[in-house]
Amino acid sequence: MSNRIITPVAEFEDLLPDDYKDLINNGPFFEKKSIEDLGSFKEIIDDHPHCAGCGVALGIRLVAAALPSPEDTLIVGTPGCSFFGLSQTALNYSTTAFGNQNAVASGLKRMLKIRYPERTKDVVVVVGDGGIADIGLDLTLHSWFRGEKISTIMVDNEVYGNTGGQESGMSRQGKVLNMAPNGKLFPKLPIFDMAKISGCVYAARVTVASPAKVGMTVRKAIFLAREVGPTYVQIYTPCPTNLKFPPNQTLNIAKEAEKDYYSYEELMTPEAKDYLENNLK
Ligand SMILES: Cc1ncc(C[n+]2csc(CCOP(=O)(O)OP(=O)(O)O)c2C)c(N)n1
Ligand SMILES: [Mg+2]
Repeated sequence: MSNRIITPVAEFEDLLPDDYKDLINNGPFFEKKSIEDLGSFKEIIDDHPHCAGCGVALGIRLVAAALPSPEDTLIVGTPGCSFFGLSQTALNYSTTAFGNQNAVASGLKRMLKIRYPERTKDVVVVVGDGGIADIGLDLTLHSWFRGEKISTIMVDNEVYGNTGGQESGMSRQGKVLNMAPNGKLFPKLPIFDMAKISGCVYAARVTVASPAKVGMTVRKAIFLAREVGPTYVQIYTPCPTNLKFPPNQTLNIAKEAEKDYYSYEELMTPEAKDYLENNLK
């Protein structure tokens, strides 16, 4: 995992697919490109296999564009809608058994530290709300308790999208879903608040309606996880298919949520604040 691996051998350059050549020449790997430059470079995620208007697809596209060192990043996922897009990107990607992502990511981060002591390797978990708030909750919390230097990013579509619409811990109270016909009985779980009391040095809550904020929070989370401790970003990525709104309304739904229950919030420890002030110009 160094630039050498994605740099084609000169003799074979002509034989490579145009898409690959384009990624090497115009992608985000060698020159620093970020979310502000979207549209001006070849992206890691070009197409996606998700439903029209999918908030998760937009969420993972923004995360990919915000990675500070894509060539030295390992994304860890788990079953869910995000998995479809992420596994097709030009990134190092590892999937896990559902819910195990933070345990696997902890091990991978430790292994990479031993294997590449001189290089910074970012391990970033990108997983749905069900993967984090339900089946993976225990493993997520314990990775935070242990102070594992990984970033956890939740793409929160407030439902088990991938399996047809069961309620998740992050679904809203009263919400009727395909497989929750009576409406959800309990409110959204406060994972964002739990992150701050469970060892995360940084936690942010954003929506896909604010791309610059997504980019900024993801970058901060990844920088802080290198040196300071575990970090968490929760991104609202509304699902037209299961939340039953027209696919061209995704950004409006996210915008409305921002004004209501999904307001932008960023929390960090004094150590994290110091680190950012001294290292992130
Ligand atoms: C151990 C295990 N239990 C259940 C499943 C079935 N399963 C696959 S994805 C999923 C829900 C995913 O929901 P979420 O994490 O919110 O992601 P989304 O699809 O909404 O993006 C479930 C229950 C599984 N693959 N493995
Ligand atoms: Mg979900």
